[in-house]
Amino acid sequence: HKVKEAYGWTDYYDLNETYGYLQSLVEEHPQHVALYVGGRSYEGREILGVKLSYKEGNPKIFVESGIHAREWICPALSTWILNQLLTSTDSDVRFIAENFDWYVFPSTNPDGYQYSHTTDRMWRKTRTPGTSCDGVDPNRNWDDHWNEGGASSNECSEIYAGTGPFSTVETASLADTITELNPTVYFSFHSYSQLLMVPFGHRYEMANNYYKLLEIGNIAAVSLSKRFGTQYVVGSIIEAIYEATGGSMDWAKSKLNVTYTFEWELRDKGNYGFLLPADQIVPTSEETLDSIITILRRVSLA
Ligand code: ING
Ligand code: ZN
Repeated sequence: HKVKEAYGWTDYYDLNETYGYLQSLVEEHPQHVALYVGGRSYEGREILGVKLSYKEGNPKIFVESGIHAREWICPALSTWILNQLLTSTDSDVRFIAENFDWYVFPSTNPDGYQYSHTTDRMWRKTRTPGTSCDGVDPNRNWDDHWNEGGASSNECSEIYAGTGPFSTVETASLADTITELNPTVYFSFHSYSQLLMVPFGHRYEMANNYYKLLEIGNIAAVSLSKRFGTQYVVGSIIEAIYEATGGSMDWAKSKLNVTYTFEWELRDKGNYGFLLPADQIVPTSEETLDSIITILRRVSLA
């Protein structure tokens, strides 16, 4: 049993350690970072994030990460990116750090994430209690084409949509925060499959700026591949992966009309799957940041 060092990116960390790291960022960079409560969970935890800002009036980026509990690479990547935004001297990283206001939520399903550390490593859903099975899929519970396909009414399903749109407090409270912030950019992180996706998941219907998003996504996937050769497939959710309704990004696009909406399915393609070894946290994060820089360079040109 190896002893973990202070928070870093050669190991995975649990919820309290992750939240402790966010707190430490505020202490070290009080002029640029503030804690931001994005919502709450069924078991009463905060959905804790940070606002990172270098100046007033920047366009806002909302980063929704770790909505599925077992996708541990997502919170790790999110804190790695925060550290880069605050400490890197690379001109591209400085550009995206200082010309956008970042609202970053590493673990948007805190009860599930904690449960995946203590009890069931393969837990996906929230911990909202049911009658025969617990948990709602927090990426099927948003108020957009709710439960119309690629989702389930069976409580025991991994893609259980809940009892109605926003029936679980995690998605309802997050949606309120996103609505209030009204971001220009929405990033969602999942694993695994190596896909970069744009709306929609509900049918073969295109977002109003589908071709623009696809064009940006394609050049971002090229940027991502340059560092280590990692190959991503780019497309809408329904084209690239499968039909799914009630997802967060589709809601952000169709209900809030967020202009730039992207969702990553990070490494790998199934060799390790959700159990991606911790020595892949840094390379995964590095290549993903390359794709983020490409996207945000294009956003700032528009
Ligand atoms: N994949 C996503 C899921 O929620 C997805 C795919 C993305 C569906 C966006 C709907 C909207 O099933 C994983 N790995 O969770
Ligand atoms: Zn997921």
